[in-house]
Amino acid sequence: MDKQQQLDLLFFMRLTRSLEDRLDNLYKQGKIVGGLFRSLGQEATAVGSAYALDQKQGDMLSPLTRDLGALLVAGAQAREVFANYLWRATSLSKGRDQNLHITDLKRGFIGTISPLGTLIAVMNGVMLAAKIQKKKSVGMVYIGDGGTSTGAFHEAANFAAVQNLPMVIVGENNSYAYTTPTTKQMRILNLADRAKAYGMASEIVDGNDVMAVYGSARRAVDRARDGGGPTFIEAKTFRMRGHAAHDNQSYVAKETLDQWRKRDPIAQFEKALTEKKVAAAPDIEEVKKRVDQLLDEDLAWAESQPSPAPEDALGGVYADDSQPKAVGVGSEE
Ligand SMILES: Cc1ncc(C[n+]2csc(CCOP(=O)(O)OP(=O)(O)O)c2C)c(N)n1
Repeated sequence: MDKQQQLDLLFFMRLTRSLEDRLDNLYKQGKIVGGLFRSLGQEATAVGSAYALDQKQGDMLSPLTRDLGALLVAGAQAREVFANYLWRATSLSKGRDQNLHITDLKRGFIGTISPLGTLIAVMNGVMLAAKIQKKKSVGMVYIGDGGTSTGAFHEAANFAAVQNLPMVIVGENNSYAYTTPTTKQMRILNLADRAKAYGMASEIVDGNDVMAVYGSARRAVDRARDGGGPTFIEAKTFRMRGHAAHDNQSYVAKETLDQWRKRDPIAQFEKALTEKKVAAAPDIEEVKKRVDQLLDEDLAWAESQPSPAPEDALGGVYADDSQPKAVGVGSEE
């Protein structure tokens, strides 16, 4: 990876963190509709994995709650993310859905869907179609440690393996599913062991090391494109906040958080970049300045956008994008 690509990784991790800091402020001001699920401490997993995809080859990405970074790498704009959280009429969901439920098939991303595990089945369908059409695209999809305990996950993982689908499943082992530690929901140490049961290739990687995550994802994407089938990547990381903004994380020991704070993915990467003389302090400052400037502009834009008109509520919910008149709202029926 050249210097520019490594600074790109830093840019996307910083953008993720600062965007979420601002969302945190908006949440506290009561401006966010719905919950705020942060990826604090997990930015390297989302950014490093998605960076291995190639949209020119039709690659698809389906992020989960903690994967804002992946969505940004795939080309989602900060203003689109703000507008969706603020429930604006001009957001990608047109004010009909919240947080990372953002879809744009042209740019290759399918937004989060809530029932855990089912996102993999959705990507299975997309990739089975791509395979039948002899396309060279690869699908990347994410799942948390808790999500790997669902029946939907096991059914979809088995299907991906048996159909040899060109996929990468990124298993984010952040040690907690809501308040449940992984030790209380599985008798194995590694999520990757679950993939082995289906005959799927797997790797375990330090999820806080963005270069290591990228390396692992690069191998998996290449394998998938070359017809080698799906890979499960277990990224070991830690959720540095509660499940969502309302959860004060009182069930996690302070010492555990202190230990993981020392392994912060952004601080670690900045240190590595300067120690290896890939970048100097002014390069890193420049990245921070670009992020702050972009977020100032994008937040101002999103806040200036209108809310959806109540009479449009029935339109654009299903495939038909027209805006039918609501019965009883300004109509004579
Ligand atoms: C099938 C299903 N069961 C329960 C929920 C409610 N729920 C949403 S997130 C969550 C915890 C997910 O934990 P994990 O998969 O480890 O991901 P993390 O939040 O740690 O990133 C639960 C139980 C759901 N969305 N879908």
